[in-house]
Amino acid sequence: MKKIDLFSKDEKISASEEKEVKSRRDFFKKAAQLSVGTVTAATILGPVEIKADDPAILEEQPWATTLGDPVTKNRYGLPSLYEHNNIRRNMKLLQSGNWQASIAMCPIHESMGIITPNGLFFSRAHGGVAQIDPNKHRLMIHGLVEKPIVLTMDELKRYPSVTRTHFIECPANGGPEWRGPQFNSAQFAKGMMSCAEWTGVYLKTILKDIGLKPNAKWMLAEGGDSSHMGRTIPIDKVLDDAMIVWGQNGEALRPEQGYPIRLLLPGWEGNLCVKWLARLEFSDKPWYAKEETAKYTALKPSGKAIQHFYALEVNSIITSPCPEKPWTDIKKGQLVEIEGLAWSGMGTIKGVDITFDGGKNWVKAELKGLVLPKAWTRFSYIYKYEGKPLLLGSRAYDDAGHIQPTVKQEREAMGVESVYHRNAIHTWEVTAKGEVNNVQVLS
Ligand SMILES: Nc1nc2c(c(=O)[nH]1)N[C@H]1C(S)=C(S)[C@@H](COP(=O)(O)O)O[C@H]1N2
Ligand SMILES: [Mo]
Repeated sequence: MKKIDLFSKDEKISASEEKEVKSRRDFFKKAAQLSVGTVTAATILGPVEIKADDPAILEEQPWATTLGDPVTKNRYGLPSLYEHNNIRRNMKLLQSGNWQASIAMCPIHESMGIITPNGLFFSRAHGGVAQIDPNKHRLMIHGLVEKPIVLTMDELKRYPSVTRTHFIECPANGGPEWRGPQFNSAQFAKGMMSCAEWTGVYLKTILKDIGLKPNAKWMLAEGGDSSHMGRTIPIDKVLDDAMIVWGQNGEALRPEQGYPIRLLLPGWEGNLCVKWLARLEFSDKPWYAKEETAKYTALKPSGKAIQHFYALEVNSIITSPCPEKPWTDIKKGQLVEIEGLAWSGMGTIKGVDITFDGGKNWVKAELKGLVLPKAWTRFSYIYKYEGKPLLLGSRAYDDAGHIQPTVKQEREAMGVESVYHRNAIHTWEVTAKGEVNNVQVLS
């Protein structure tokens, strides 16, 4: 048998490859000399300036003249070093006094499409990130079921799996801004959310197997981390689309997302999606004081509070431009793409409108790519930039018939004392210079 030489080909660039590199450079040299100046092509939005003396064209770059790293240098791949700004950032405001109980905000202004890469996924942990050994982790399911069980992770994965794309959003997303803007940043204003493709099993599949008793009305979910995060879930949601997931964007859940397993309640408050899931107990009554660590409620202006609200309302934000992505380099008369994210925990996004004057007039944006229920939906609008000051906002509506309220409408209904479920229209002020600021339109 012929021995396969694994390494000889990598050792130097072959003669034909060398010729190709050289001719590419020559082509650029000629092209640059021919078409110096500004070119406007048909599809690209801004004019393209070609400079004959551009060193990026004329000079040979080090990466073109030496061998690169072997691919196996990082067996688990990492982003380019030049992408070092695309990172999660810590929210100090909600840090409950220590570093472990932290919130890492997702860089939504850098997001592309509707999937958040696992390393950038928003994360909230009340007791730090538990590093669980899956071999020592069990899921106990008991209470009002015919056959209580304790499953190893391997046993759990014997259930037929499903894969679904859903966002997870903390109901406190945007919560610091009830009384007015707090952050000149898209990441801090709305980054308590992310969207991923989750793989796991529907809870109804397991319950069919072990038998749910008819009087079971509530499910307590508890995590194996130090915070336990006890939460009670109404049985209707459990039997609808609640999942136990172990996969996140084609790989195992990240520890920050609850490795090895978490509860996923599509469209419902993130805090209910208990991570590091260890126990599910079914009961005929809800738990409030004992096992359940906390319950999010909403104080209304009347002094009464909404006790049960779970699904997240229809919402949206423009992510480009935003304070991190201003239009300071855009010239008057140039076309620019406005992009953003819309989502609803109650259904599928049906459409998004965009305003340039703080809500007096609206135009329809285009929905881009996949439009899925209870998932981020990307919207886009091509706009001719005129260098005029703008009050730029987006207003999403879903197929359940909900539409985002104005700040005024939201305040009339909810006052400003609540923390959770803010979904009023988000406005960016674009100045005559193209700078972008976080503002609220109160009229
Ligand atoms: N066990 C456990 N589950 C938890 C938490 C926690 O601290 N411990 N935080 C909750 C909160 S408040 C939110 S918003 C979501 C955040 O999910 P993520 O970190 O995957 O974004 O997880 C929830 N599940
Ligand atoms: Mo949260």
